[in-house]
Amino acid sequence: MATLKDKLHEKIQEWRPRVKKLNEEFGNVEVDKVTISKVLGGMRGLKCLVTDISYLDPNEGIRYRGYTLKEVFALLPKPKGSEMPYVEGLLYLLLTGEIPSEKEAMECADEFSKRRIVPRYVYEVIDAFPCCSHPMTIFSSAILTMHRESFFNKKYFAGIHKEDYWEPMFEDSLNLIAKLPEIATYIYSKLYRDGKRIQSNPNLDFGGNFAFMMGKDKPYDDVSRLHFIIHSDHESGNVSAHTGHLVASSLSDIYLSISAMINGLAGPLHGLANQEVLRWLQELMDRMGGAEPTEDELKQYVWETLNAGMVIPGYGHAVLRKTDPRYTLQREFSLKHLPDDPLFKYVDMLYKVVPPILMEHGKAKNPWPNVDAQSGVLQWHYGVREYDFYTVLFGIGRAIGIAANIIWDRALMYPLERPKSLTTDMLEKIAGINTKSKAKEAIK
Ligand code: HAX
Repeated sequence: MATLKDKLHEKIQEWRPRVKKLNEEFGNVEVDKVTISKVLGGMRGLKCLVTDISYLDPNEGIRYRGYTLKEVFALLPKPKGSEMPYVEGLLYLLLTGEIPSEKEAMECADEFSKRRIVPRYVYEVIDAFPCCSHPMTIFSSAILTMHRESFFNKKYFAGIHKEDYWEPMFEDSLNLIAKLPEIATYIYSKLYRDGKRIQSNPNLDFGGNFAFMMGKDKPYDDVSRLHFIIHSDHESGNVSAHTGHLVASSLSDIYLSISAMINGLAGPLHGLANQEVLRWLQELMDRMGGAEPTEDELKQYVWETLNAGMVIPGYGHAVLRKTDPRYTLQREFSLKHLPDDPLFKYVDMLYKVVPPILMEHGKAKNPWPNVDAQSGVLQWHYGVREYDFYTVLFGIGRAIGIAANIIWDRALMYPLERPKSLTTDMLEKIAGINTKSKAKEAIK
């Protein structure tokens, strides 16, 4: 793929001396302080990672390559008659930092089209899964199975210069991303449509083809483009992005890395929250017997959840301190296309009710909704009601951003990740607490 790869190569040449200079001349400059609460608190907010693909501001939300989401949606080229841009254009932007022309986005679409055929054995692995397996488990395993296809591995074991690692990583990434919609829709048809599968249409773009394989008419193609684009990246520290980066840092190939990131995404505090929102709302709907709850009934339900020691899914965030712009974009789409949808009305009522309750509850640092509070509404409205599939959709989008990060990790030759751990005794000593370790006593 001459154009994108050449452009990427050019950017890599520009970037390498910058990283080299920082490392060699400014390596001892302090970036952040490591306090005990950061060590014990999941490294929350600790500035110890680097990525140029995206940056998350607590108040403004995510920027991809310096562009806000609104700018990304306004600037990226769109298929004719569509509200939402090509997902292929997003990949171009994440990799190069430049807004592609329509032609450049289409070249990416051609590459995906050429690489989309999934090996037969992947389908056999999916078919062999026992019933009731979660679609994220199947998705992760299907990706893992393709480890044997890795071009990077072949090159590595044949002997390749470190500076060239990024090239086979790029090829593997495109090969994998192109196949994800095929794999995901196969899992969907197998789990929920008695295996009745719609073959892909190679003339359609990434989002359009996904909608086609899901058997959905317009505007589900735009829903898919919107979904994949907003879920693609959220800087490096979130569980899925960090997992992908960490695994790839040992020079594991893209299949091992993306499968691992999918496993991180499958946790309820992260990507699975979109499924949890629907499950939680469904419980309320069942309780209401289909009737719309009053505001007081909704408040009572929220308090019951909190008083039972559970979280309100789709609310709160480790970094954001305002309503997630990814939530807002989906809300705006819903207001335009499905203002009377009963589920949207529920979710919109929650937007009014939950933040003041979380503030009164006094624990969550961010009482506002995140991306997962809205994404299920769109899927539900367009007939994808099997909500345990929603995180797979998230995973397709997220794979694009993480692959872009991993290609750049290789390009800038970032090393194996290896922070240092301490014992509780050591932390107590640092804190000046005088205690005798039971563990030490036991050893004596
Ligand atoms: N409901 C109830 N309590 C919440 C809460 C919520 N939505 N959000 C945070 N809290 C609680 C935390 O559980 C924590 O309680 P403890 O002190 O008892 O441990 C306290 O408030 C402080 O947490 P925080 O500092 O505000 O938030 P964290 O950085 O620890 O966690 C989470 C961020 C996203 C995990 C958290 O807000 C949460 O659990 N939200 C609900 C699940 C969810 O929507 N996850 C998806 C987040 C977006 C994402 O990654 N998508 O993939």
